[in-house]
Amino acid sequence: MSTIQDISAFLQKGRSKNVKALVQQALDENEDPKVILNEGLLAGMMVIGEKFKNNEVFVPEVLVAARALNAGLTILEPKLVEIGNEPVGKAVIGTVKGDLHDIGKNLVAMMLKGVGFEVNDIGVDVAPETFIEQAESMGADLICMSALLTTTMPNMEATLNLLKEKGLRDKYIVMVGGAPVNEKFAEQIGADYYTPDAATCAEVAKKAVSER
Ligand code: B1M
Repeated sequence: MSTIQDISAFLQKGRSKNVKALVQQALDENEDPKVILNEGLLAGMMVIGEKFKNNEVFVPEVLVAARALNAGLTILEPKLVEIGNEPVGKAVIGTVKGDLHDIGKNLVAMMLKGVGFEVNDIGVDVAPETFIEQAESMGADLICMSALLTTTMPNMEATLNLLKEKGLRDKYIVMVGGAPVNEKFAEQIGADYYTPDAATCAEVAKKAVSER
């Protein structure tokens, strides 16, 4: 197997140390950083995303793979910046105000990174104003909101209303998700997309940004 294939394989096993060492090795072998990213790290994460969607792997496997992806990125990022690798888009993501659940949100953030987005994860208990301030300051394409409590779902609508009030609604693609959220609710509050899981969110996000 080539170093690039090894990166993908070790990432899928969640072996951060190996991934880090292999990314360094690939750079030392003068491999193109974009190839290391796309055919090594992101290809590995896509496999995990697909398996997660099909219930072939579960949350712990995804989290360790995501950790390995991040480990590889710490080595690769300076090189990507040097050569000016453009992200496919920029996304702000957080769990809405009043809600402290972050496991699903973290998975979505990882999958978005996995398909090439620059992601600003602004954490949990995020107020509508903060979503908007952060989206404005990073020049985001996407605002992604997660909610796990029926009591905090209305805070998604509050963010959309504030966007409208500020005349910024059309500037962003707004995506919502989380266990109690569904298509009907997303439609009711005027979000652009509801997706049921992290891998689908990343796929839909990439398509939505490319079609803009
Ligand atoms: Co909480 N909790 N919890 N909890 N908790 C739930 C959500 C609950 C369903 C449990 C239950 O009663 N059966 C219930 C909510 C009931 C409701 O509102 N209908 C509940 C409750 C009531 C509470 C507290 C109020 C309990 C209390 O204190 N009395 C409290 C609230 C605290 C707060 O937020 N203010 C609370 C606290 C906690 C813990 C801190 C203990 C812990 C959170 C730890 C953490 O996140 N760091 C916790 C946990 C772990 C859960 C359960 C057990 C698991 C949630 C989880 O991480 N799932 C949960 C029960 C359950 O869901 N079975 C429960 C795994 C995760 C991968 O799935 O987040 O759904 P999920 O993400 C999925 C999709 O939804 C989607 O992608 C992921 C998969 O790919 N997705 C998106 C998520 N965000 C997306 C965004 C997108 C697209 C897809 O687009 C932007």
